[in-house]
Parts: sequence; C-alpha cells; structure tokens
Amino acid sequence: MILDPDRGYDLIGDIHGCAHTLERLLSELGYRLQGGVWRHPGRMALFLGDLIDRGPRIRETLHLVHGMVEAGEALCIMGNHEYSALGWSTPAPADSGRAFVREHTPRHARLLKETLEQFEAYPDDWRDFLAWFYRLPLFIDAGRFRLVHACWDAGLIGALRATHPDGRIDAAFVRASASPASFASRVAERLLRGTDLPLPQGMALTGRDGLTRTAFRTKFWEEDPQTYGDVVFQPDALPEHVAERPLSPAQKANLLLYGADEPLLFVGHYWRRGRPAPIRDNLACLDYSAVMHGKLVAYRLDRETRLDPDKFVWVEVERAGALP
Ligand SMILES: [Mn+2]
Repeated sequence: MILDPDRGYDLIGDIHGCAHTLERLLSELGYRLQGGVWRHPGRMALFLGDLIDRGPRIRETLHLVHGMVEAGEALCIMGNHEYSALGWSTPAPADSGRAFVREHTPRHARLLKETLEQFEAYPDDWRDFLAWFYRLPLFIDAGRFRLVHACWDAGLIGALRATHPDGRIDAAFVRASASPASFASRVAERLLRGTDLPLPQGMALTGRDGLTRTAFRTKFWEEDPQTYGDVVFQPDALPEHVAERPLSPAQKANLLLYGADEPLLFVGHYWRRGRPAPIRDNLACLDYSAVMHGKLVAYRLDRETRLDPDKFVWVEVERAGALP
C-alpha cells in the first residue's frame, strides 16, 4: 500500500474502548470534529488495531474510527481483539472438533464481555462492525514504514501477500484458523499476538490483566540474546531464576530478528509503561495500556527515516472519580 508521501501520519496505539481518551488525543494532535468526522487539514491517522474490548466506550470508539476510515481521514489495521471477535462469531469447520473458531470458553467470554454487553441493544450495529473488521488489513507496508499489531514476520507476510495482496483476510481464512497447525492460524498468531516462549515446565504466571499464562511474550528484534531475560517483552517480569535461564540453540534459532536497517516499524499490543520512547530508532510500540489507566500514545510521523524521541504525543488516562 503506497500512502501519500506529502501527508503527515499520526500513528495511534491500542484504544480498547477508551473513546473519550481518543477524542482528547485527536484534539491534542490538531484534529477537529467536522461534519461528524474527526479531520486534520494535512494529516492522516493510522490506527494499530485493538479498538474493542475491556473499555467503557467500545461502540463509540468503533463509530469514531470507522467514520474516519470511511472519510479517508484514517486507516486502521486489525488487532488480535478484532480477530478474536471474528473467531468467536464464526462457526468452525465440522472436522475441527470445535463449535466456533474461537471456542466459547469462560476465558474467551471474559475478554469479549464488555464488547458484547455494550452492543447488546445494538445487534445490527455489531453485525456491521464484524463485517467491517474484514476490511482491516493484518499489516500495512508503506515502503519507508510499516504497521502490524504485534510482530512483523517477513516470511509469513510474504506468503500471505501471495493470496491476500492487500493484507485483508476473509471468512474462509478465519474458519481455516480453527486448526492450530494451519497457515491462517500461524499468520494470525504471529502477526497479531507476536512471538513467545513457553515458561519452564509446570510454571504459570498471572499477568496484570488477571489472566494466567504458561508462556511469556518475547522480543523479535534482539541481536544475539543469551537468556530468557534478554528476550522477555511484557509488563510482568520473569522470576529471577527464569530470567537467568540460557536459551537453547533451538530456541535461539527460532527467534525472529527485525533488523536495525529495515524500514520504520510501528506496533501496538504490548502493554508498555513509563515514558513513551522508541524501542530502537526504527521500531516503536505505541501501546501504553490506556485501558489500564496508562497512556494513549501517538507518534507524529513526517519524512524522517529514523524515529525521533520528541515526536511521541500522549494523553494520560484519568481514573473515573479521581481528584483533579
Ligand atoms: Mn491490545
């Protein structure tokens, strides 16, 4: 996808239903509500996915972003939460042993709970947005910069492009992903959830989001890592004895490396904390846990080919009822 080189771009991380915070951020960036759509005279917003789930104004968020995309004021890629909503709503193939692509377990239900509740009185609206999720590409490659929700895997993206040149998937793709070994499942997992490693045998960690996991999220850009601690990339630290564990040769061989000389890459997904900054001068994560009372973060991209630490803009999310 080739974007207009004369336009500036504002990349925006995971919103998760924080529509008021998004309005504050857009306002801060100089966008104004005109004719029902947020617009900027010379810039375009690029959303990194995960518009839904967890937050208080999911429906408003979808209307806002959808309105901007329809008006040509924004583009939006798919996050793992939109993909999960499609999987939840899509019957699985008969031979898969599942009823739905994303099984209706209590854990999955909990993640989608706020979304389904907020759309309970608007079933047609929800059906329209599910259809719209298929319009959201899994990645955007604009040449000098790239967007993906969690992880740029050049091999899988190359293969996906052969069948889905614009990065948009369809219901057949989602149905195929009911089988964990399928190409569709590998693409969705890798691009939208990133890379991970299993925790040592029998170990499970409970994250800030209250979910218990037997794997931890890993970096896909580390040159020559030696230990688990060198590759961990998530808000919850590994216990020291796990962080010190050496990576096996097989684990090292399986790690991805997004090179320091590749185009600028923007991701969301990782629940970062602290002051927004580049990870490396060609890599930024813009998810700073807005829905967990963190920050909603944007990066203002112009013509630069290396990220500028001074071009991050953010709004703090205030706790409801907190004193000013
Ligand atoms: Mn997210």
